[in-house]
Amino acid sequence: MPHYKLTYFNLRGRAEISRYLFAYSSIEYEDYRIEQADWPKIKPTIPFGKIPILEVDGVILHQSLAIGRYLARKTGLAGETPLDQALVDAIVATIDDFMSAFPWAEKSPDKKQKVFNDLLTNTAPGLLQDLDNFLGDKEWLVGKSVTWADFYWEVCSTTLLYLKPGLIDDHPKLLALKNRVKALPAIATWIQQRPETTL
Ligand SMILES: N[C@@H](CCC(=O)N[C@@H](CS)C(=O)NCC(=O)O)C(=O)O
Repeated sequence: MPHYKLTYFNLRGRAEISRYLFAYSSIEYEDYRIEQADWPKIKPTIPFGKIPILEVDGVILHQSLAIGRYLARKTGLAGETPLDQALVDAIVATIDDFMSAFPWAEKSPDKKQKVFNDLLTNTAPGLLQDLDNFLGDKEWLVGKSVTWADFYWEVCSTTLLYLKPGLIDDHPKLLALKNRVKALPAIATWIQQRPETTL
């Protein structure tokens, strides 16, 4: 088994999907969390200057979704057939498009709040309805078993619910899916033992 080192801030953020994949697959890794204050010093030492990164026996992977897809492929969570895999990727990208629209690093609190409110009030309902329609009466988003798309939904919806409690109340099927992921024993254990952070 390669030596895995995942580097990110002490946040769930863009690293949490990989932590779920490691937890579910019982793969050991180093969950290396850097202090925000140390970041300016570390940034220039990292190819492309952004985190998360995953070191795999010293090879540095960047981009959270490339890392997630790599781990999902290794662990059988990428989708069963090529078509399922494409659907899984599409759902992950759809959720990620929305999460990436939030101006997380905006310095002006007023501007930040305005865009956050707009996204949560005006954009989120359409996305949630689309996801709800896509899920329908299925147990998992794609195929007959859990994939990293289900994990990504759980991870991102946790952040969305922190930003706007009640956001998903009108979507019991999406809430049930979230709860199914949280109830997977390895995920439940990880959620219980992970460092508590707001984001
Ligand atoms: N699309 C990239 C985004 C990476 C990114 O923007 N990371 C942020 C933290 S979530 C970062 O490194 N911020 C510090 C900086 O840009 O200096 C991914 O998914 O990994």
